[in-house]
Amino acid sequence: MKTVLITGASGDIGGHLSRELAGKYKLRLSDRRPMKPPKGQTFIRADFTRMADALCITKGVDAIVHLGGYSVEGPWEAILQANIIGCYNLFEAARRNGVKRILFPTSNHATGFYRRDQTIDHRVYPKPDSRYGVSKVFGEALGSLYADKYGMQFMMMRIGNVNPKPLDKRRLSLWFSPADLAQLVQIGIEHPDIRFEIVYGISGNQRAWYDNSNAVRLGYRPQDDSEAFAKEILEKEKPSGDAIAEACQGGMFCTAEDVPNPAAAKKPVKKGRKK
Ligand code: 15L
Repeated sequence: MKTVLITGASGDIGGHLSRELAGKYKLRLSDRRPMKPPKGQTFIRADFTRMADALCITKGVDAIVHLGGYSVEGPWEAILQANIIGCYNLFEAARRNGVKRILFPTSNHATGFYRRDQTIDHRVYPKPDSRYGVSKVFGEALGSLYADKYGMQFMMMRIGNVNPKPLDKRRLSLWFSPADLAQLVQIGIEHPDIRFEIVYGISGNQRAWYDNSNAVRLGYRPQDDSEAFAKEILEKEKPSGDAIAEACQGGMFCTAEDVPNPAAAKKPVKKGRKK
């Protein structure tokens, strides 16, 4: 059985993923916050802004799902530490430890300034909507370098929004159910021919702004579609009054300086924590 490291495991996506992948892989969970791992999984506390920690957690794994980092728009210093320095340390530590395969959850915010009336695929140039989006483009670029220069293997998943149900009108286009997330991640871990791939991490939403044919080429067959929730969501939706946010795929990331994490609405976040 393959050993898979999941960083940022105490976050919302980490929780969904470790539940979905339990029993399929030997899971090594990691986060800078302490957490009690589910039965049969191990946990190592690590802060990958420190190279020594990154080297320790990446030793002896077959693949890495690097969920750790700052997950919304916010202060540059926090993004710099977690998403630029942290991402570099993680990829570099993997290289030094001989770990070839990395799955990187980049984001819809790497391309958030594309308009909602456009359909984009994996070949478009980035149009980040925030400093956070820029940090995801950095991760994509670093992965490309490490694939070409060192022969490492990357699946870049431009994730929409992972949730048991879509949250609002924008997320009807972006929704990524936990089961579809697990399917795409397993393709990323198992597919024999991955070198450097960009795919969109979304379910099979009829309202998607993405042509996800690269994921389909790799075998992805999403089972969920946000349309089942559309009526209920559209009835509740009120216009935000922000014309740019409503015209662009990235929504409020295109105009706001700080964006609250939607997961925080469910789980109160203690002061001083990063997600
Ligand atoms: C993201 O990239 C964030 O990590 C997540 O918290 C959501 O804000 C999501 O995008 C989104 O666009 O809904």
